Amino acid sequence: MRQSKLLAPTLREAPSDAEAASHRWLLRAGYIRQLAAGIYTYLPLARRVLHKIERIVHEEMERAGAQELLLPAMQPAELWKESGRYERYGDELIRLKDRHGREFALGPTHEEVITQLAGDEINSYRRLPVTLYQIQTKFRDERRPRFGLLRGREFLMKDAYSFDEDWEGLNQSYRAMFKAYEAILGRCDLDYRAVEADPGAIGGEGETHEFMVLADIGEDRIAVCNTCDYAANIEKASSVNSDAAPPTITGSLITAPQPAQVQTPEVHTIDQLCDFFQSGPDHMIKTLIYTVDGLQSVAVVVRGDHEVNELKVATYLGVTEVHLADAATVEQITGAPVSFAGPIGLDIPVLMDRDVLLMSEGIAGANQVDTHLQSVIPSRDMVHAVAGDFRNVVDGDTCPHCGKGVLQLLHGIEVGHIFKLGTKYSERLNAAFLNRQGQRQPMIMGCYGIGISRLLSAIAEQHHDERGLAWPTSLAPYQVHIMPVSMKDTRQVELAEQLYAKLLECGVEVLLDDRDERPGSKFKDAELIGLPYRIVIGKGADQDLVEWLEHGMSDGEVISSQQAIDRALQLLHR
Ligand code: 9G3
Repeated sequence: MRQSKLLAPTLREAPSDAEAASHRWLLRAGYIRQLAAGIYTYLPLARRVLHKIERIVHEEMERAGAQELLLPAMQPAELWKESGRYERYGDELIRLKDRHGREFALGPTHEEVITQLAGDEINSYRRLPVTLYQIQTKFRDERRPRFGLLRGREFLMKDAYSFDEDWEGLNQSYRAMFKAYEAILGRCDLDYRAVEADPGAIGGEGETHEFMVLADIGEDRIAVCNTCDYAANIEKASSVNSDAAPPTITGSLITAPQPAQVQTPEVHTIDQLCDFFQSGPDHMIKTLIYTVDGLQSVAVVVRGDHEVNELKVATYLGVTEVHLADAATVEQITGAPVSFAGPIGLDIPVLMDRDVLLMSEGIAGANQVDTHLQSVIPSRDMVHAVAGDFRNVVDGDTCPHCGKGVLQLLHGIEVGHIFKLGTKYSERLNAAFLNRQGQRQPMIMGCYGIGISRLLSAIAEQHHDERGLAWPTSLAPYQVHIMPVSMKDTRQVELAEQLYAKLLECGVEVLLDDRDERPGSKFKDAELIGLPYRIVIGKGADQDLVEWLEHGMSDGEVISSQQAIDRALQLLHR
C-alpha cells in the first residue's frame, strides 16, 4: 500500500476527553474516528486489524466445531416479551417501530433470536449438539460510553450459542469454548486471566467465566492467587476466613467494659473517626443501611477497612440487587444521620461480615447524632446479627482455593464472557427436541461472547509505547513499513521502490511511505501507526545501505538492502 493513497489521518494531539491510552493512540494514529458518543468509524488501518482478529476467531470457532451464521440485528419485540426481558432492560435496549408500527429492538445480544431458530429448526436429539456463532454489530445504549471502543453503544461481538441434549453435553460444549477462548486470546498476544464470574442478569444455572485482559484502565476488578490458578471477579471472589477465632466467653468478654457512648461532634468519615479515636480503620465497625427490592431495609456491617460486596448481600437475600438506602430512610431507621448508623439497637435484620465477628473490640455508630460507641465486642454485642461473607476481598487475603496463596487485586478489561444457561431460554421460547426416550425436552444451552472491537482496544492497551501503537506482528495492519527519508533523492526512491516490489512479490504486507513530507513528520507517523518492522532509506542508499528498526529500538541497525529483504522474509516466514 502507498501511504500517499492511504486514508490514515494522523493527529499531533488527542482530544482531552480521550482518557484511555488505546483511545488516544487509535485516534491519533488515524485508526478510528467518532461519529457520535460511543459510535465509531473504523478507518482502513483499524479495519485491517479487525479482519485479522476475526480470522483468528473464525479459525478457533471452526476448530471448536462451531458453525457460523448471521442473525438479523432487527429483533421483533414479541420475542423479548416472550422471554420476559422486554421490560427488564430499560433505556439500554434500543427500540424502534417499523412503517407498520410494529415494535422492534436493535439486538444487544441474540439469546431470543437464536433460541427461536433452534426451536423451529432442530427437533431431534440426532441433530444435537450444535454450536452456532456469528460476528455481528450489537447495539446497547450505554448511559456512559467511554474509553473509545472499550465501552461503545454500537460494537462488534462474536456471540456463540450451544445446544445440547443434556448437561454433560453442555459441559463439553462449554469446555470446548473455554479452550477456544484461551487460544484466541493467546494468539492475540494478550496477558489475560479467565476468572470465575457471576452470571448477573442473564441468569443461567451453571458456572460462568469472564476473560479479563490485565490493564489499569480496566473497569473490572479481579482477585488472582499468587500460588494456584484461582482467579475470580471481585463480585464473586472470596477468601479463607483467617483461622483466628472470635473472642470467647472465658476470655475477655466477662471483664471487658460494656459499649460506652462517646460524643463525636462533626465526625463523619472513617478517617475522621480514626483521627478522633487515634485508631486504625480495622478497629472501626462500619454499618450501611440497604433497601432490598425497594421496600425492606437491611443493615450490613463490615470492618472499617473493608467494602460491602452488594452482590454477595443480594445473593444471600435471594434478590437480584440491593441499593444503599437514601439519607431520609437511614434517619428514619437509625434515628440518626448516615455517618452515625450503628449495628446495635436496630429493628431491621443485620448482616455482619464474618471478619467483624473476629474483632476483639471496635468503635461503631451509636444511632444517635454526633455519638459513637466504643468497646463494642461484636461476638457479645451483636448476637442478633447473621454472620457471613459480605465483603469484597482485599490484597493479602488468603486464597480460598489453595489456602496457602495470597490474593492480589488487579484491574481487567472484560473481553469475553461465557455462560451455562441451561434451559432458561429454551423453556421460555419453547425450543424443545425429541430426546432418546421419545419425549419432548427443552434444549440445554450455553452462550459465549467476545467483544471484537473491544478486543482491538484491549490489544492496543497492552501493545503501545510512549510514541504510539506497537502491534504484535500477527495483528498489525501491515508488517513492514518502508520509509525513504527524502522523496527528492532519486536513489532513495529507487531503492525504496525495489524493496517494496520485492517484498510485495514475496507476499509481505508492506506500507510504503511515498509522501513528500518532512522526515520528522514521517517518522512521527510511523511511530504512531506502530508497524512491527521499519526499513528507513536515507543517505546510505547510494551504498545500498538501509536502517532496520523494530518496536522499541531507538536507533536502527544499518544493513544492506538484501539483508533487509532476507531478514523480513525470515521473520515473516515468507
Ligand atoms: C439487553 C441489553 C444489554 C445486555 C443484555 C440484554 C448484557 C444482555 C448479557 C449477555 C449475555 C451473553 C451472548 C453473548 C455473550 C454474552 N447486556 N447482556 O443479555 F437487552 Cl440492552 O449479552 N449474550
